Amino acid sequence: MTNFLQASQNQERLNCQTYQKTDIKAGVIHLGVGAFHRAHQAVFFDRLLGQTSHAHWGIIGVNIRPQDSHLFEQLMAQDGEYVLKTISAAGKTEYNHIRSLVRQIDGAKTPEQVDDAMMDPSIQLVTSTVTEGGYYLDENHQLMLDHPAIKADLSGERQTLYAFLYSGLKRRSQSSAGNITLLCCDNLRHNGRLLKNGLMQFVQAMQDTQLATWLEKNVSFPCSMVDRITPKPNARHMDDVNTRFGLNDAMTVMGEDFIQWVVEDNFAGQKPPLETVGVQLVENVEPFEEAKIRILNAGHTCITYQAALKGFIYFDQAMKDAQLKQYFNDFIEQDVIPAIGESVVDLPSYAKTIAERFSNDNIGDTIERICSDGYAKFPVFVFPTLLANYQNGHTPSQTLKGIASWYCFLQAVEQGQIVFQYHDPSIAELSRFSNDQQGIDAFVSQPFLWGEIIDTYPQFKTDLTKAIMDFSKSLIR
Ligand code: CS2
Repeated sequence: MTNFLQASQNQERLNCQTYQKTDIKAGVIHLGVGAFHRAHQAVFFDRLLGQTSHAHWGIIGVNIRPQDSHLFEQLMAQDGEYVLKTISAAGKTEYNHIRSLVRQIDGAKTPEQVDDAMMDPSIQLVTSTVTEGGYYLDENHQLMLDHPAIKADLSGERQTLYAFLYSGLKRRSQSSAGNITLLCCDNLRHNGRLLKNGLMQFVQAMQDTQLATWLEKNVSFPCSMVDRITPKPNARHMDDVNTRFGLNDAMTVMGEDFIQWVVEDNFAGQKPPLETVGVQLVENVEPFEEAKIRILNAGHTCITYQAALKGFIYFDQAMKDAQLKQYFNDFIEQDVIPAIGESVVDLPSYAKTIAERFSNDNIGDTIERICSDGYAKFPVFVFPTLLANYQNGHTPSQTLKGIASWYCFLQAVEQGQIVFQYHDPSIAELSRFSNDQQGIDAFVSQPFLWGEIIDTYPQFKTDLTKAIMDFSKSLIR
């Protein structure tokens, strides 16, 4: 955006790819333009656009949630441009002006524009970051057909990504726009397969066999693993960027210097040459996603509630606490790595890098951010480790402790013992986990959270109940 660039008074320290934005055409639609997308996928595509002859890989950013419209307006006002700041653990700082979001559509207000974009033959790829809970899948990976948001979508509203995909792809299937790839970029295991399941079930519930057949023939759903720790941008960061560059950038984001994207090489539409900008295109994403989800995401999840109960604000503070640092090592060594078993990833060295990334005290990643959405995160991040350990005949004490800390944290928040802003869209489900034996029983036998483990390994309930008792005693001491 020329205005944005012109406003920048200190361009020599702001890196910018040299392409002319007017030369760029969109080849990608992205649903859910949150901070993570802006610090991750948009950066890879910005690098791609910076190479000659890849000018047709701009991104159309789409907002799908009415509650985000206000913020999205700001992105529109900045023509999708913003500054990304990255900081390494050693303090090396970089500022990049990202411009790959070449057009914005607020789908919550003008959904028909999303349909039109999906019918455009130049669009080859639809990507999504709508959070783990945004796919509305139950413990058996089935679409929650009874969920009010899905019900609303089935009756013609647009509350979830399925309604947007359904409507847009239906129109595409009736046009000659051709094949397309749907690439899920959320932290779900086998994310491509899950997105396909969810969408196919939605289409089936719409009784649209024609579209179902078209999707089978013309659309692929590669899996992908995405990684960059991206704290929620805070006022201090905004002030820094705005003062430094004389901008008024409401969409600026900040992240660690580390970035990784591993994508299954399975494109039904034209394939963007992402391997030229550092993306790993592989035949099988599974070992990478298992390592990332079970070590990084589950590491975050199992430590964060303990850290909140200790009163820490930032995650790096937790990693400097001797007890929690030891806990992370024990959790990884005793429960996680043995459960993964053989892997093409060097797991001990991967875990070591993650411990260093977690300790980065320059990014100010908050415990509040990492604590959020526990209900959606445990089944995705922690469940596989739990199950594999029970299958291997090993009691995963460290994992159980992490889960117990979440239960105790919920009680502490509920009773006002700690002052904490806990964000979880599943608050109604959580309210059943009261602070008594009945609440513990409900917690340890909640099928959405612990799935098949409950019936297959009856000792799990006893083990988790004991872990809760032990953890709450350790809090009183
Ligand atoms: C975090 C992730 O929200 C969480 O629980 O573990 O947001 C994590 O920071 C990213 O997946 C890193 O790539």
